[in-house]
Amino acid sequence: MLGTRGRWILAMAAMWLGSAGIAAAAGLAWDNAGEGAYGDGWQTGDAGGSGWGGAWNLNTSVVPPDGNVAGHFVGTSQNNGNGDGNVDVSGASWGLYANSGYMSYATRPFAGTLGIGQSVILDMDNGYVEAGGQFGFTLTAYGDIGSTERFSFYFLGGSNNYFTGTGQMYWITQTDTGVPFTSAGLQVAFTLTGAQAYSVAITPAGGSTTTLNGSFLIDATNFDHIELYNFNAGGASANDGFFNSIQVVPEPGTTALALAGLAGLLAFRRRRA
Ligand SMILES: [Ca+2]
Ligand SMILES: [Ca+2]
Repeated sequence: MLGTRGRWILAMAAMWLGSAGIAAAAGLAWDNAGEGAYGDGWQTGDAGGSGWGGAWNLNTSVVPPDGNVAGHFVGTSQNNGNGDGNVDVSGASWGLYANSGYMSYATRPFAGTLGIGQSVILDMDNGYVEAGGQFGFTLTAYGDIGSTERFSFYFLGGSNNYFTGTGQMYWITQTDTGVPFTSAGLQVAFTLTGAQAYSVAITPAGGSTTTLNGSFLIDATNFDHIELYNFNAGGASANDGFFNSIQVVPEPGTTALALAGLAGLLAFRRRRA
């Protein structure tokens, strides 16, 4: 049995870990299109990988659903755009298509909210995007989308470069990343660096990394899911867009810091014992 002091130390350690954002934060999570769940296609309820708060939920903006204008599939990301590269795992990526003014999207909840110091890392492989269309992903909170912060990364049809979008649903600040269009795939790593601050590292296949820092207007520590979307990129297979290899990870060193803090408390206990 632990003595009073031992229980106090464990309680303090739990509080310290909690205050460091470890206990409340989204856990280590991963998924990719090579998982068995996607062998028969990508559907609502698929839950490959591990560490998530739930399964994928796939939707389109067309009512009733019409597979001619918007939908989801699993396939290679090699043949979209210029046919010059892919982000496949075992030949497969998650595909989204949308045309005629419609949108397809896919959401998956984190196990908790994204903590300060945590990153969401994924591979994206957009094809061509028609003028006014948009292909990318958003991190935000469920609930009132008009009053919660969000971070989006996307290719905007008719532009040359990728953009980030922050702010609220009806008040988005767009920032040109300076990273030009590619259909060979790129890795995007978003890190929440503070309650109202982030960094995003963008690495095109075979290219160098561009890192941008930005701020949020309001607290963004409530991000609890990711949404992948294709808004009207266009009907040709060259316009299909793909994602793959999503991870939610603690920033390197965060766990070590927490363990160092716990070790310090235990050392304190030994000295007092
Ligand atoms: Ca499936
Ligand atoms: Ca490609």
